[in-house]
Amino acid sequence: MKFSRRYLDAYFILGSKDTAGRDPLIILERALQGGITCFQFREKGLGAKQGTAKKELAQAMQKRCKKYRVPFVVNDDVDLAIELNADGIHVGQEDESIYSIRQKLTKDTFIGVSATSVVEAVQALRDQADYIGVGPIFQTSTKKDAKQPIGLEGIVRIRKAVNNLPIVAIGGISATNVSEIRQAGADGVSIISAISMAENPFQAAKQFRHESKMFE
Ligand code: 3NM
Repeated sequence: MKFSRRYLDAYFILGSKDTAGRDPLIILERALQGGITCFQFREKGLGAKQGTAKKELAQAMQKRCKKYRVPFVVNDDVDLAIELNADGIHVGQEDESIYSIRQKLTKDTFIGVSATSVVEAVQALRDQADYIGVGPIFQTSTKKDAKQPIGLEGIVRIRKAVNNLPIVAIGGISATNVSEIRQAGADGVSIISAISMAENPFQAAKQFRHESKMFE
């Protein structure tokens, strides 16, 4: 799937460890019904699925995303992204280089890269990433090794340094922050717990989508 900036409006990320014991497939289905615009499968943390179990969960999630015509992105696992012919791959700073990943993927598979500083963001721009995930914006307990929050000022600084490169903000984001984050220069928000831990993931996703509509 060719990348579109609009995918970043309400970008939901989930793995089986992010649901406080609820069925991740049901959470994803509700989020899709609520109007998320992109989905990333991020199977990490203590007790995360591996091997066949991981692949099967990914396939089940991809199937649901297809039903709603929402892009399906794999976090980190390049081999899995290739095997499933995912729409996109998202990698961190420690992962394989964008250049090397590009060689392995079909032309339309998009690549996102995490960046926490201007230096990393500019490097991703040079490497021709399709978008960057910038964060953490606020404190988050979802990612155990998250860096110091860069705040809204961090988005402003990075936006200035990367011209028009699509930016999705991440880390500690709730629907009430969307407006200020977009005003700081991000094209959208990515969220785990504000949807995955919500009492009503459908309503939570809908709220994110609603907030993003102000910026269409
Ligand atoms: N990456 P929540 S912060 C997966 O800073 C992830 O790169 C981050 O979860 C980064 O929406 C983060 O629950 C966790 O705060 C986001």
